[in-house]
Amino acid sequence: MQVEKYKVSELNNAALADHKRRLEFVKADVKNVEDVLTKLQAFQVAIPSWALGTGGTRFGRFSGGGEPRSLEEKIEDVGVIHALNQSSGAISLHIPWDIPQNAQAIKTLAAQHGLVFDAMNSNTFQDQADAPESYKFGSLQHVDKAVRDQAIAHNIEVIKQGVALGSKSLTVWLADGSSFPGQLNFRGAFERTLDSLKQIYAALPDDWKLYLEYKCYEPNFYSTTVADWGQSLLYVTKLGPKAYTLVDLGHHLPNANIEQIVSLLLMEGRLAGFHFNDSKYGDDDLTVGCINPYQLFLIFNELVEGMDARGMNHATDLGWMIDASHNLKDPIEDLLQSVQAIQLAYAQALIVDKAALQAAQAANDVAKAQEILQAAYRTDVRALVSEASLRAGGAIDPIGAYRELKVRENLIKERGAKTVATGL
Ligand code: LRH
Ligand code: MN
Repeated sequence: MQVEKYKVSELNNAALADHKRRLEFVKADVKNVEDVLTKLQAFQVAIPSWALGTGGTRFGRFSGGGEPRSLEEKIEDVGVIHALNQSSGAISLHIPWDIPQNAQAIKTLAAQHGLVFDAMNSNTFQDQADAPESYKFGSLQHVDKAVRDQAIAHNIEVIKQGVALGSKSLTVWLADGSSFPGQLNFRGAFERTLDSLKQIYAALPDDWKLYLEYKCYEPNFYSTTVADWGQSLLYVTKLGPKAYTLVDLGHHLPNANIEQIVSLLLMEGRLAGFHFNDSKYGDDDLTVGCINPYQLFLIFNELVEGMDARGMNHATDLGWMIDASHNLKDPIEDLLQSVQAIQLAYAQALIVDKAALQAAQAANDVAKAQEILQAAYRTDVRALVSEASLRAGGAIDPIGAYRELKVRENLIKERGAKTVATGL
């Protein structure tokens, strides 16, 4: 299904007067409006190819219908998202869930939807039917060299597929670890994993990056071999300058101060970027900003401060990706909400009065510092995000437009109600 530009314009015309009123209202409070709008327009969030269908849990899966049956249809669905918000101009593939049969054709199709390929994701957490070795007891950490070699070869193959698509980075997330005390020698697991990662790192093209994603638990429930930011930073520091630590918001122990982790990884020049989602308990992979939007704002506040301190380009110098799974919501609607939540947090961080905050911090004026931060967080910047979308040819209200245009109904007509997408 293609979203016609004229239909988006029609919807925008109907919403324009109300939008202009809201925009004028927020402009009164925001000194750097044009800078914020320029940065919002440049800011693109990559959509995960594995989150365009209905996920499930071990207790059940409830399909929503019209799910993409192929990589081509997944690219179409990301094209719909990007046509509506003009802020999702990239797709992140997971191999082997989305192996491109003809890379050039896939690249051309993506370009027709205004999409490029962000980080490639390898998968050594599931056994493939025809694979000689099993990852039951891990992959890059495995005590058997044959298993490690199979996992290394897979990652190198994923890099090759990414090069053909124009991607510039590989994300490695390892389920490796142990579920019982005594099962694993931690030092041995670290050394074998590091040696394996070195062989993958050596296969990276010069202009590529390796993103090492950490996670505190699941599917192993006693130890994880890349469990937290400290362990990931240890690996990437030992690997070399093309290796970075990727922060998935759902991969932390309860009450972890993620914004502080982000600040320090950025300070070290080792922050890869993000898998954005939200969670209340574990790796729940919920809609971004649906549980803890203030934490998301605080993370972007550290990002803007830290990136400006290093003279980084906000739009291109870090990996901005969503990693979510949808059990109850329409996947496309959920992703539209997630991108919007990220844009709102970014816009709020851009309007923080940084000079006043630094002065308050220098004066240990704790209450004043909080007032400055929350003044930005409590500013309704939705009209700025809408204006950025409008100026880029998108919808003032992408989620409203998605419903008005009956996209899901059309997809169900086109694809059927029982189709199942590959992925989580
Ligand atoms: C692991 C993870 C990782 C992906 C997978 C789909 O929990 O966050 O990023 O490979 O989800
Ligand atoms: Mn992730």
